[in-house]
Amino acid sequence: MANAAFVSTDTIRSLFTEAMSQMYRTEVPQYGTLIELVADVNAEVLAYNPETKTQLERLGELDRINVERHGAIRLGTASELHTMRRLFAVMGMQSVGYYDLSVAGVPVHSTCFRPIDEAALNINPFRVFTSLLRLELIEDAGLRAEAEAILARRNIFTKRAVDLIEMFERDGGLSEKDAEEFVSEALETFRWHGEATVSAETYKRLHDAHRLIADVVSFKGPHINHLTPRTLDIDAVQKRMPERGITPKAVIEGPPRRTCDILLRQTSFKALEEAIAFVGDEGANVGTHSARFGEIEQRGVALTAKGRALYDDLLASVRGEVQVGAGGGKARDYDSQLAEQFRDFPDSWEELRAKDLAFFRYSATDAGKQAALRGGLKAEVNELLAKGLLRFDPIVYEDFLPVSAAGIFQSNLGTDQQQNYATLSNRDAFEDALGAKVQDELELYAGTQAASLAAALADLGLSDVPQKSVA
Ligand code: OOG
Ligand code: NI
Repeated sequence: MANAAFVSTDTIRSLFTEAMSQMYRTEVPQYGTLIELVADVNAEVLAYNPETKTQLERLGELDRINVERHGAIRLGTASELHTMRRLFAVMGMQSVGYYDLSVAGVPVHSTCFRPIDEAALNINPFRVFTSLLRLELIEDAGLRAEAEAILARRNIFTKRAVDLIEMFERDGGLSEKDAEEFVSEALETFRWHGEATVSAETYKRLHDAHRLIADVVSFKGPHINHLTPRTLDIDAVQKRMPERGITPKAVIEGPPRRTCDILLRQTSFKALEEAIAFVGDEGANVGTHSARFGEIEQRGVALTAKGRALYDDLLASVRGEVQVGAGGGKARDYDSQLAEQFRDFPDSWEELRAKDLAFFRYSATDAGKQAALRGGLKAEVNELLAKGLLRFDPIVYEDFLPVSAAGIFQSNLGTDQQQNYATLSNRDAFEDALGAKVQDELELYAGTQAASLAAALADLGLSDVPQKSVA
């Protein structure tokens, strides 16, 4: 399959990420300001914390920090999702995780398209939170049928993009020239269009059913609605955003600030109220729509199922006690409750590992490799660690969090719009539309951990370690 004339999917993903970032900078100027602020803060963190820098370097993660982004799109039909999966495959991205947001009053279900193997992640971990509208959750049957008919008329992919996807699937790759053309054709799908495909009156009815429905149904394509850089200190960026004219949402989603970062912390800001030309007889049919926003994220260690259950419990107890209002009322109470509750979550790497709460990457140390030459080591993980012959480092969480995602959706749709849908999660329907199974993120992390341990033990001249001695 690997043909020398083909460029790698990693290269195509990097080209695409760069092109998308450039496009978004011109479309949403505040995004450019945010990128500069995040780059400044990241440079400061690395300058003042040499250990952080050394660790990122050792893990091969340093180079990815400043190219790291995630984006989000919202699709309208099963066939759009199906083709989107094929499009992302050209860039080495696969569907990981199923997120049901209907429980939070957002009528979509979603997945993350991202690279899955470690080498690809370290080159460029670009991910796209991709949602599919669930029209079956619209109560009004007439409006539902109308939305379906509107969506059925649009084609969000250029003909050439589809040709190039087919060429990739048939030949197993793309040449450099075809890859460049693919990137510019694929970009068209994510571009903003100021002209709606519906009248102002239809837009209003869709909007009244749910703002998100209007956003998905009224336009020519699934405009990228944000691109999120990764920061090494989200509290510093949040604090400094107003200095650069950006007003962030009241609270940071996810876990509190800790010594050992876990999962994902995120905060967003409203970016734009855009002028829209609606379809109408006369030219003066203009209005506005807010779709696009900015966001930053900080990533920590991936949690095991046990760690995740503890995280979900602690977070639910905080959210049960303090509800942050639309205007940010109670934000301080929320932050202090969050810090208080999360005291129950161990905050040292040793404890996180010993209690099987997080995933780690094992490696043989230099001392270990020396000792291996002399021979006679025992395959006892805890003992090897204690003797400094084996070491472990956190595996980065590469996915999203449904409660946080709902918070991001809500803050950009207007926090007042809380609606509850019957909580019928429908993963099967999602996978049918996708045309593939959604991969289980926990299995991916467990696989990375197990492979790193096997390789580390092999480096120490050991193999066949019993599974129970890992934790
Ligand atoms: C996606 C919101 C979720 C995140 O980072 O959790 C998200 C959307 O608004 O379409 O991007
Ligand atoms: Ni996001």
